Amino acid sequence: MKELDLVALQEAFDRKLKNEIRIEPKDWMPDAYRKTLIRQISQHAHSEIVGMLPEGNWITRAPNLRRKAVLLAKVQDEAGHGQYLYSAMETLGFSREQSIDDLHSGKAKYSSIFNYPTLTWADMGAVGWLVDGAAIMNQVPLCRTSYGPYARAMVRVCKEESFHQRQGYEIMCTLMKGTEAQKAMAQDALNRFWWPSLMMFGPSDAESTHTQQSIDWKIKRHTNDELRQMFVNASVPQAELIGLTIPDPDLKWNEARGEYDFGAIDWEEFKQVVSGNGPCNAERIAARVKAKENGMWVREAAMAHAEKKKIKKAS
Ligand code: FAQ
Repeated sequence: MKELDLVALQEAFDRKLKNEIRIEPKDWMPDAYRKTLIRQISQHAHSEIVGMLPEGNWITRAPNLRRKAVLLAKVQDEAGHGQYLYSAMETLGFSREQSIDDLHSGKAKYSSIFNYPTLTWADMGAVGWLVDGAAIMNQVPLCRTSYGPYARAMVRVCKEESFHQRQGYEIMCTLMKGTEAQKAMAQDALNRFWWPSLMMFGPSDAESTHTQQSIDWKIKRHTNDELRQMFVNASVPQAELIGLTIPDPDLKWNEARGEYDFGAIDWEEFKQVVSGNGPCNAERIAARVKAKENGMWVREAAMAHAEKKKIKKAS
């Protein structure tokens, strides 16, 4: 391509961003913008799919039929989110198969939060309340992200995440109205999930490699630290309302800032989990690889059926 054409294309792209016009799959876009989106959307899709495992672990052990039906619906929603996101990623010219292979080989990341075990029923409350709560805080602004297919996928995802957050909080509310043992179980789940939930927002702004460029491209609308602070501000009153204690001795309301100050995050733990050494990393990837192998016959049968139909149509 001539240099002059490239300059014009870049100018048209910049103009769209400036005027809040979405970038669509057939539009010209800088290669680095495309690569950033493929990285973020595929990581997001993998997170939804791997994220089914910690809760899937409790479907057969839900305490009653209503809880089981709700949890089952929630986990199925996460599968749907993964599908929309893989489809959005494919519009950027990257194949779903390659992306899944990258997850299985350890080349692609997924959210750190899903490498923690779900030990008790209260963890279903903590995951819905905090993990989906953090996901909403991060994803509502993504409904305004600059890439059209990603932004549109986020609209439905956020509506569903909203229901997920409420069902989790409702589990916590119910436990906190229960016996001393149930209250202790809810508090223990909060103790284990609080700090990993704060880590979901990614490294601090000072350490984040991609934030500034992603904000310039209007992929991200807020920094990691801004979203983390918004999450803390929203979650603390919810905990207090039902008698839960946030496991952070440094947490206090800062009158001057009009926000909560909170303690230091253990970034060494985050690094370990992201680099594959979390409590459940090996188990999670092994489960996904096994699912691919177990589903192979279905994909082969579907391909054979499509081939047969094509031959029949041609004859
Ligand atoms: N875990 O420079 P930044 C859900 C990586 S969905 C693992 O700040 P960026 C629903 C990052 O990739 C949850 N890795 O990066 C659900 C980068 O590595 P790279 C997922 C992390 O992209 C609920 C490096 O660190 N949500 O929960 C994490 O600008 C319940 C430097 O970081 C999304 O994916 C992490 N937590 O900002 C499902 C939302 N944080 O690629 C089931 C979309 C950072 O250079 C049950 N994604 N890294 O090797 C985003 O908004 C962004 O990608 C961030 C990271 C904010 C996650």
